[in-house]
Amino acid sequence: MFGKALIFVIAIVTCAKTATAEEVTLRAISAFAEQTTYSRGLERFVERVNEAGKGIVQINYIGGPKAMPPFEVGNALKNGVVDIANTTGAFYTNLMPEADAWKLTQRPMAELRKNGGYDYMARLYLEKMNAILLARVVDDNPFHLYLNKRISGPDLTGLKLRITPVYRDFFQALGATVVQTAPGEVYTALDRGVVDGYGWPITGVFDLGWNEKTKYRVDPGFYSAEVSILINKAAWDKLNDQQKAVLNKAAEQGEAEVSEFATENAKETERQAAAGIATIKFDPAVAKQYYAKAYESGWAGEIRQSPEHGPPLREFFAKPN
Ligand code: 173
Repeated sequence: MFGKALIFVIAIVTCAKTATAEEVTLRAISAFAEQTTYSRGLERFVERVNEAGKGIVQINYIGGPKAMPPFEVGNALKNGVVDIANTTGAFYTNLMPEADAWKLTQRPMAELRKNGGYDYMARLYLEKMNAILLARVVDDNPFHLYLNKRISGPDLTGLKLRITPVYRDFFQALGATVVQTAPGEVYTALDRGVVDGYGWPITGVFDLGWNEKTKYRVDPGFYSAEVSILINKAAWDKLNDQQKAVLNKAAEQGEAEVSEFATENAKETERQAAAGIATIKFDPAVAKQYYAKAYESGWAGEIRQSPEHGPPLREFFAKPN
């Protein structure tokens, strides 16, 4: 009687052991603050993986910039300090200048995954980042210039603007002086009058309270914001097919969800107006020039930083006009 019970207990313990031995836990970090617009894609991804991957693969979400400075995230991923990263190309141009070219895509990821553009970038991710881009979870989400001083045309001479590499070439081409900061420093920079404005997408202005310190948004928007979920190559190679399938499925779902940005963009535009952020609109002809200059200066910057890969990327990413 006793013997049978003992065997039963041993059997349970052994089973539990094999189950946990198979389950892998990956560490994930975000370059954006937890529970804000640009961490949402990763947070949904983590929920999905942890639900579907019970006993198979789990993600331990360490957090955002409180855990690691945003511009360090690319390096941490490359070196395997973390396994999964949620970040944008502009934040790791020191390692891979080409990553910032995602902002210039004028075709959906579904098309780039077929036309060779994704594959071209995938080779660079392997070489330069020791990583795989699992999903682009932000797209169809334009950037804007936000200001506290009125302008009557696209001349930014005399203005000091907060930037990341996303906006550098464009804002400088329009005459601005620029200063790079992480998102977490924008509020203080505005509050102290260190900057007259900043670049940021149409969504997320309210996340860190910048609406309180923002008078104007300049239209039109330009480019397409990119935030992606990356995985370290060595961490990926250690996974079995079942574990990879859980991650791939969650990645596919996440990339498909970028379609939600159309509604989000419209909602946030209204919310900004309701919060008293006035719109500065240029005449149609001037707006057209402004928009064209964004792409012209953006591509010129990419090609200057990567003379080898910039031109082929432009072929894959840009829409012929
Ligand atoms: O302005 C930024 O910090 C930036 O480059 C960015 C990129 C993608 C999404 C949000 C912000």
